[in-house]
Amino acid sequence: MERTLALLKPGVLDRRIVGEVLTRFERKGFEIIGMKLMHISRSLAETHYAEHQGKPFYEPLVAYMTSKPVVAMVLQRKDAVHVLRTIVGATDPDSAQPGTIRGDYGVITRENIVHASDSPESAQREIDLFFREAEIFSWEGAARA
Ligand code: 3AN
Repeated sequence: MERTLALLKPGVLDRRIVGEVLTRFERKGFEIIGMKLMHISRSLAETHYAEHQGKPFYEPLVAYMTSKPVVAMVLQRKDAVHVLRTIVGATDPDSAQPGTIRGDYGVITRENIVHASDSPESAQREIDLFFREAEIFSWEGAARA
């Protein structure tokens, strides 16, 4: 089993589609083992997006991600990182395939609905940034059909 981090961006709360996005995760067999509403601080956003510092979209991205609460989640599944990236879809919603979350709900690249870790190493680093171990509740799901 592998863990990954998902963040439902502030626009998901604005648009009242939290439930719809969560349903996609559950239908694909992810176990939700951590979940909370949190307002990301400027310093957490800067650490999380450090690799993008200096890019033209960095400042607006940090401003957006710290503008309102996000839903932060730790998801568990076999090949969690790869499978979540697949169902989330491409970064640019205009290029994301229909059937993916960004393809179906995304309008603006910066506000592309979901953050999903891009490698097992990033997932571990990001889970540690957003969650304490006591906030993660590992359980084994029975039915994954
Ligand atoms: P992904 O989230 O698909 O892994 P990254 O890591 O390249 O994409 O970018 C991180 C975040 O930065 C994206 N989720 C998106 O919100 C924002 N972003 C990326 N590229 C652009 C862009 N060209 N214009 C505006 N925002 C962008």
